[in-house]
This record gives sequence, structure tokens and C-alpha cells, in this order.
Amino acid sequence: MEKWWKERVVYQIYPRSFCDSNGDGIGDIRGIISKLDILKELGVGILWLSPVYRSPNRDNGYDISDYYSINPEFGTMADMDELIEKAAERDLKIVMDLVINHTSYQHEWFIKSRVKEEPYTDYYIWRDKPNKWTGFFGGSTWTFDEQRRQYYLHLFDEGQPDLNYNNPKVLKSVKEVMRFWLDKGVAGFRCDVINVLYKSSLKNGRPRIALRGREYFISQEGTFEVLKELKRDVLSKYDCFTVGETVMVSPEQAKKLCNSGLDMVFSFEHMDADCFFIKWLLRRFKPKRLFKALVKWQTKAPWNAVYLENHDQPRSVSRFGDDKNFHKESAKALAVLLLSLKGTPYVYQGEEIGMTNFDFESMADIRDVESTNVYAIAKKLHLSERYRWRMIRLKSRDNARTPMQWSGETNAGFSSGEPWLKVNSNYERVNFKDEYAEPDSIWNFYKRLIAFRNGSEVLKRGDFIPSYTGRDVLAFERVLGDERLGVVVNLSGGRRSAPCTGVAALSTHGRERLDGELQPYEAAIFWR
Ligand code: TEU
Ligand code: CA
Repeated sequence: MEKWWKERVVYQIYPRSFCDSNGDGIGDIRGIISKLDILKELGVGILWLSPVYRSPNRDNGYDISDYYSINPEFGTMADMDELIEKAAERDLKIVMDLVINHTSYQHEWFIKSRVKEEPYTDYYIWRDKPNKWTGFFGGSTWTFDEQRRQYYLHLFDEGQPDLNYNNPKVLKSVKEVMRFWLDKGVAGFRCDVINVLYKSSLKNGRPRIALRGREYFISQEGTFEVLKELKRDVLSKYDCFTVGETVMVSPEQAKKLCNSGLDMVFSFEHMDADCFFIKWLLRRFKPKRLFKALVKWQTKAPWNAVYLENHDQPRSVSRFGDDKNFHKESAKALAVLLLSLKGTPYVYQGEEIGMTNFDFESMADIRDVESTNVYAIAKKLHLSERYRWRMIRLKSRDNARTPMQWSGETNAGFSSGEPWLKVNSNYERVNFKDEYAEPDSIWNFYKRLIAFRNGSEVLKRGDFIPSYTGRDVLAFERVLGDERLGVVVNLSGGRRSAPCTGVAALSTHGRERLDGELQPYEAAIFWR
């Protein structure tokens, strides 16, 4: 028997945009509870919730002001307990987002640190003078605090001050938080930007176009030590798992992170298939770049967290598929890719019904702090209005955050009130209710794929063996003992041939045999 977290499919919920139970326009925990049966029917086994803790929402919950309470917008602790219980009744495990690189500036620790109230004086990183580091959302990583008359470090928004991992008291507090949630019965954590916790120096570092200073905060020795300690003192005492979100790691560093206590990591190399190194430097998507990065990680990392979408990334069908001409086909082809690679697959809410990027027309509709910051910086750099909007349209995180499209009714059935972020106007065409009813839909294809995977030892555990990486086509095998499954994916709008023949187990085009010829965006799993 493998570990359960290697065998189950994860479903990521962005609670704010999932389902609103009380008409205030904000998704909530009772909304999630109301959808548990559908998620069970889809076949997923783990639900990862983006943060639901108390937060002033500068970064939609990734700025936590109290790790021990639920944001009232989302419900109460009693609702959360009920969610954990009702999920358990259906054998669904709940994974929490653990954001410990920083807190909110409204967290009690920070409020006390500002006035040097012990023991919080050194919970954060304070300096009399800023260095030249630049942060994830652009601009300086330092903000002056009037009360303390010093600058504090924040790798993200100024509302997200970084915790000081040179202070053992910080780690002690973090351990308490983790135990609290594990004792409640959650099954693990998705650890936000976990490889930047420890800052080994505050020297300027060499000049760079993005993330200056990173040689002192990415994957530093101190971070590995922190992880080992969390594993030893907390995680190893529970039947739980962790997936680390890791920025700029190589497979070798991923291995080291896993040896230090994480069970798997989200890497980002395949997310560069349509940009140069940073997401804002746009270039045209090329399937081969995506395939190469995936194959590299498949063959080099110990165990992958496989994903094509999350709450920070554009929608995959708009980005790697064709949401205009081959919406259904390309969404299905991407599903085959996601669910047949080796590792734990992560489906992001809406991906299973082929939700697309937003159709907003101006910044007035944008809510994401990263988008507004970057847009302002690009303006200062005198980039044209047109190019700036293109950047936002293609890459804004709000693309993935528009409300879940449950039906063709008002507000896509997400809420009876005005949603916090505009619904995509394609909801009458793209929605769960219709997808559920239509046997040949994307949702039903996901359901069949997940069921197939859940019942297939070779897909869950088999080796990954690449067999063909073309410009538009990827083919590989999964092998366990003498069982062999072939997988082929065409990510182009043209007919392609590929070295694949066999009997189809699952095909995007309802095919029974593979004969080496593929239709646009055709993909299949087949027996060799
Ligand atoms: O994201 C970390 C991270 O690397 C992102 O900032 C990434 O660079 C960006 O989103 C790409 O557009 C995590 C969370 O997933 C994100 O939602 C948070 O904003 C961030 O950490 C800060 O907590
Ligand atoms: Ca609500």
C-alpha cells in the first residue's frame, strides 16, 4: 500500500469564489459543505482550501491576522468543524493552507512588534535602513513604520510582513498553530512559499530585473533546518502530508526539501511555457516548452505535485488549450495530461468544467493586489496602456478567481447577491449544471478519468517513461511490473501523427483504437 496522499486526487477550493450560501457575494464554508456530494462524485479524495482564517484581505486571506479563527465572511469555527466532519463522513480529507512566511500587518504579533512589546519585538525583520531587495509583487520589500520608526521587510505586499525565523519563538508559535489544526482533524498543509522563510543575510545582492536579493532568501540552509524541526516535532506525530509551494527550485533542491520534511513540492518551471522567467514577460505558448518542463520534473523529482492551474495562474484551457475553437476538446486533452502523469494530481475549482480566463475589459473590474501593483509599476516604466492591459488580461490572477459557474441562472448560481468579483459572461454556456447533465461533457470526462486513475495501480504508482516529445505532441508510458499504459496528448489545433497504437482505455474523441493519427487536441490513455 502506498501512502494515501500518493493515491488520491486533490481538489483545490478558493473559498471566496466557490459557493456563496448566504447571498453576500462571497463564497463561504457552508457553500463548500453544500457541494461535498458533487466533489465526492467527481472522485477526488482530498480538498485543499485556500486560506479561510481571519484576514483583512489585502491578499485574499494570504495575509492572516489570526491563525486560530475563521474569517467571519466565510463562517464560524463551528462551520469549519462541521466541514471537517461532513467531509470525513465521505472519506474526503481536508488540507489547510499554511501561510507562515508572513502574517498580516494586523496580526497581534505585528501590532505588538511595532511597539516593541515582548515577546514580539523580534518576531519580524526590522531595520533602520532598507536594502535594495525587490519583492514578488514588484517594488521595494521595505516599508517604514511610523510607530516603531523602523523599516520592516515584506517579500509580498506591505500588508504581509515577513516573520523572523532567526527567532526561535517564531517557530514555537508556528508549531502551536500547526498542532491546533492537526488536532482538529485536518489531513495536512499546503505550505505557502515555503522555501523563502529563512533570510541568511540582508545584503543587497546582485542587481536583477526581478527579486533582487534572492540569493539570500531562496532555499537557504536555515529553511531546511526549519522544515526538519517542523517534521520532527509536529508533522511526524500525525498521519498527515505537506505540499510545499516552492519558488525557483530545481529538481535537486526539491529533493532536498523533501528530505527535510515536505512530502512533495509545487514547482513552476512548466508555468514558464508562455513567458520568459517572470510571468509578465510574455511570449507565445509553445506546447513543447510545457512538455519538456513536465518531462524533466517527472524524471527527476522524487514525487511530483502535478497541476496545470491554481488560484495564481490563468485558466489552462485559455492558456495551453484553445477556449474559442476547441474548448471541449482541449479541456479534455489537458485533463488527460494532468491525470496521467506520475505524482499527486491537483484539480483547481472550475478546471473540471473548462472555465476560461475572465472577459473583463478594464482595470476597474480587477481586484487582485498583484495585478494592481504591477499595472502601476508598468505605468511608471512608460509601457503603453495597450501592452499593460494585455499583461493583465493574459496573466492576472483574477483569471482564476472569477466565481465558480454552477448554472446558467443569475450570477451563474454562485450567489444570490452581487459577487465580489464579476462572473464570466460565458456562464450560460460553461456551467456545472449543464456539464453534469451532458454525458459527453468535460466534467463527465474528468469523472471517468479520475475513476480510472483511482482504480489503476499503474497510473498511481507506475514509472514514468517518456516516449516522444514533439512540437505539439507528448507521448509517454506508465509502467508497473508487466503492466504498460500509453498516454498521448496533442496540444494543437491541427492533425498530428505520433508513435502510438493500441486499445483506448479513455479517449477525448471516443475512439476505440489508436492508430497513430490524432485529431486536433486529441488525447488518450491506451493499452499497449
Ligand atoms: O504565491 C507565491 C508566489 O510565488 C506568487 O506570488 C507568485 O509569484 C505569483 O502569485 C504569481 O502570479 C503564494 C500564494 O499562492 C499567493 O496567492 C499569495 O499571494 C502569495 O503566496 C503570498 O502569500
Ligand atoms: Ca457568503
